[in-house]
Amino acid sequence: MGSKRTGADQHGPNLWTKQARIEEDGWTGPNERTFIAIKPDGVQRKLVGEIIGRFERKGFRLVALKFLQASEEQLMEHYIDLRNKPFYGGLIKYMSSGPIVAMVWQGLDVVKTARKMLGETNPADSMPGTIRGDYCVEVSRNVIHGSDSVESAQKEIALWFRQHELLCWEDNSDRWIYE
Ligand code: IDP
Ligand code: MG
Repeated sequence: MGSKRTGADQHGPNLWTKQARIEEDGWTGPNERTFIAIKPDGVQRKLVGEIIGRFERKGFRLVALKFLQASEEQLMEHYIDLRNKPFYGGLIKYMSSGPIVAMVWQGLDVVKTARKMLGETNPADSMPGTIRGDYCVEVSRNVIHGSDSVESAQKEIALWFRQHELLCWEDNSDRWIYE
């Protein structure tokens, strides 16, 4: 009360968080990003809230999210490295069979850590406590995708999101997550 507000305060959306802004960060350290997708079986089996909750509670930051039905063309590009595998055709059909939740999550070592949170490709090899270890049975219905390296994450994020869909925002819990 009585203190003089700055122009930014007067015109900002609220006084407590900075307005989300779009910015090209170096994607390293706490700004590392990964692409995560809840597959059609994960959506059908009502695992969306559970999976997002795990990433939130871990301490990672949501940077982008959309609910969409992917085209076969986009999925063929996404899985281009697997094009010679016998299961490629079935994989594209499965992934385009219903809506998916595409997301970008950010944080220190998020690519490696997210893969650990997912578990192994085959749910039978995945430890209890991992997403695939807890929620699925067969490799061809393994509920979630996560980038396998920083380079793939960059490629996949560019394939699924436009630059303006990636939001930089001030996370007020950051100082309790990073020293
Ligand atoms: P990842 O999802 O753990 O990175 P990748 O080897 O990149 O595993 O395979 C991509 C996806 O292809 C898997 O998540 C799974 O849905 C599917 N897939 C992998 N191996 C098989 C298989 O042997 N049979 C059927 N589908 C498979
Ligand atoms: Mg992979």
